[in-house]
Amino acid sequence: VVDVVALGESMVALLPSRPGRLADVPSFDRGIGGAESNVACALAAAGHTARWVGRVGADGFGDHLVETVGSYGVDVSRVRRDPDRPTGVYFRTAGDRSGEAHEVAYYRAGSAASAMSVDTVGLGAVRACRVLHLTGITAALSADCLHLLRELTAARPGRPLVSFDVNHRPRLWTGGDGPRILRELARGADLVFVGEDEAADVWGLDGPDAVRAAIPEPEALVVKQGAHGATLFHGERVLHVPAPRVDVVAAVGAGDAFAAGFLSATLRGLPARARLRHGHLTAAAALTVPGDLAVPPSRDHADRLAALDDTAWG
Ligand code: KDG
Repeated sequence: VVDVVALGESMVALLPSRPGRLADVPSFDRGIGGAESNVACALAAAGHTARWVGRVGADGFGDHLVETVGSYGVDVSRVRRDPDRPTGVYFRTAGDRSGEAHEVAYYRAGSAASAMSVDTVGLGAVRACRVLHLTGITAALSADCLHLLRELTAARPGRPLVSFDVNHRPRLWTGGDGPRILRELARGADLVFVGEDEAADVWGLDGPDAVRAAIPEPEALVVKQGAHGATLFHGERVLHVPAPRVDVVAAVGAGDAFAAGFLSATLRGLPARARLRHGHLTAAAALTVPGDLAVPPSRDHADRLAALDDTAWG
């Protein structure tokens, strides 16, 4: 039994070699993306046993993903290779420090990962963990992927703790089902992460209390409030912890890093305030580098930063 399984689509990410509109950028550098594998990599780097379960093409990009995620110490032995479908790819611009949104172009329709299903993913390897991390991205990939998520979030004896990051990607949802499905999946999880802005966009909910009222079932719900911090609803308790101030280089991957830091502290049995602080610290590491994945602070280092008194935490 590993500490964490993260299931989802990873893609080769092509990042422009210089700033500007996608239309103007002549060349790109190859990196990797994938919300769930980002979480697995950060958790492995923090000293946990982590497995990524996904599906990639039997192509060079698939090799690259498996090798790169594996190089973080993540178990990639359960990643399936699909001879008939390609590995997903996406291009994005970097955005800028003023918070300008980045442009994203996905080439993932019909990808190997979109063929993940109850039959093509080994459910035993997915469930043999303490924490199973899922995101709403997978729900948008195909009907089979949605069915798989429903199966994994269904109540059943011995179910691992199910962590669900809403990760609303408007571009992936055709038709108007996204809000309803994402809320349904969130309500079936044990631990939910959602951004305050994201909850406003997808559900029209205003503020953490409204989000909790709409998603009352999970034992823990974290509403991330960007530079303002995050609010944790845990059973009957509510706790807000401010975020450290950082100079943002790129916001991509920060949500995944937050989830990883929070999950790491949860796996270690740390108290609520420390869980939120570890989320913020791991996010801060990701916010201050251009790619999706930053090397998180070591466990000892993060413990020392998390233990700073309240004045250091804004
Ligand atoms: O959270 C970062 C992800 O958005 C990025 O790595 C790509 O998984 C991705 C997606 O589907 O948008």
